[in-house]
Amino acid sequence: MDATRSIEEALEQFGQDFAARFDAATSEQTLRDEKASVLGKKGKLTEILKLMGKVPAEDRRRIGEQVNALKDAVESRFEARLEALRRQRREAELNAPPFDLSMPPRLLAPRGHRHPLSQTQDDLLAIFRDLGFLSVEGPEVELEENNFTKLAFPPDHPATDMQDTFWVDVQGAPSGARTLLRTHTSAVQVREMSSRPPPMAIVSSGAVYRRDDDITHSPMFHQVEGFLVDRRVTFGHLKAVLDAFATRLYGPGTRTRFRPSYFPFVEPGAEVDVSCVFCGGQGCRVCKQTGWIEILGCGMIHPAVFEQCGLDPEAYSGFAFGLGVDRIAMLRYGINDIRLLYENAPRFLTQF
Ligand code: FA5
Repeated sequence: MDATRSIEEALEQFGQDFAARFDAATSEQTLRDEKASVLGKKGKLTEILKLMGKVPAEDRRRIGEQVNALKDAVESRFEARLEALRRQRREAELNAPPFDLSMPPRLLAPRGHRHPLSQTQDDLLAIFRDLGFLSVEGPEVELEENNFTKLAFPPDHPATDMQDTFWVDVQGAPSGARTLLRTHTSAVQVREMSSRPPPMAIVSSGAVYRRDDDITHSPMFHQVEGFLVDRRVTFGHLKAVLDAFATRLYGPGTRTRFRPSYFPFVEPGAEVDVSCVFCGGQGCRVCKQTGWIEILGCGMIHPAVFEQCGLDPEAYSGFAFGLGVDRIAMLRYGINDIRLLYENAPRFLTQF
């Protein structure tokens, strides 16, 4: 058989084969592989063209045209098959069950949550905001006068002692002023009463510091402070607000008890107990068989404090209260050692 004849037969056979192979490809990748095996450097057509050298000159042009026509046929068959495969894939997607967008994602890392102290603090603040109190913040590094002097602490009061208070040096503090880590949030009373006109109902919370350290006392802990100043405010208003607070915190039926107590910046002053949330007042281990749990200190703002803040004690009266957030959180979650709240051990924190 001469070269022209055998190349023509090969081309004919090739023309029949490649179309079937393209049609059999079921993915874009296999289709592209098939195309490469036809037109590529080591492809079938390249193989056939190696015979060209043996074809007599007068047949070459004709054979060349056949080869070019075949190449065009390969390209257009490839494009058509590619388009068909893409259409099929799109239709399959459209007919498949829809994605469930509401399905929760798989989490790569366990999701965290707010610290039990933050949760408690947020809940306490929310109660007072609902009762109409404006929430403000005060600094943790304070002037002695805001923390003690203007709150009518005498200069030799034991709380001001080095044994009880963390005194700090602050660059840029007014000359002669002493600075400390605030020992209570009552300093916020001084800041607000000195800077805004009554009436005001304000709540504030944050970290405070004392030289304490045992299972119920931590060197850093948290307080919520509330106070209200207006004309003709009475102890009755204070009781009503704290009763409403206790009911919202511990549920209907919770009773409060006011016991006389002393704080230099209030007169009269009181400690407030709530009926034990664990035994309902019957007496249990938590309330040490008394039926009551102490939760805060409060009182009517002392006239001397109004004077220190530039308010007329004859014109205005007001009440204030302060409570320990850590203590409320310990009661709420049954935590018996305050230090657990500050160790940040995951095995502890994940329980809340
Ligand atoms: C005060 O700090 C007053 N400023 C509260 C106040 C405000 C009274 C307004 C009147 C008017 P006291 O020192 O009792 O009061 O502290 C309040 C609460 O903070 C305590 O009942 C207790 O729950 C909590 N507390 C005190 N020291 C610590 C401590 N070291 N660790 C954890 N909680 C503490």
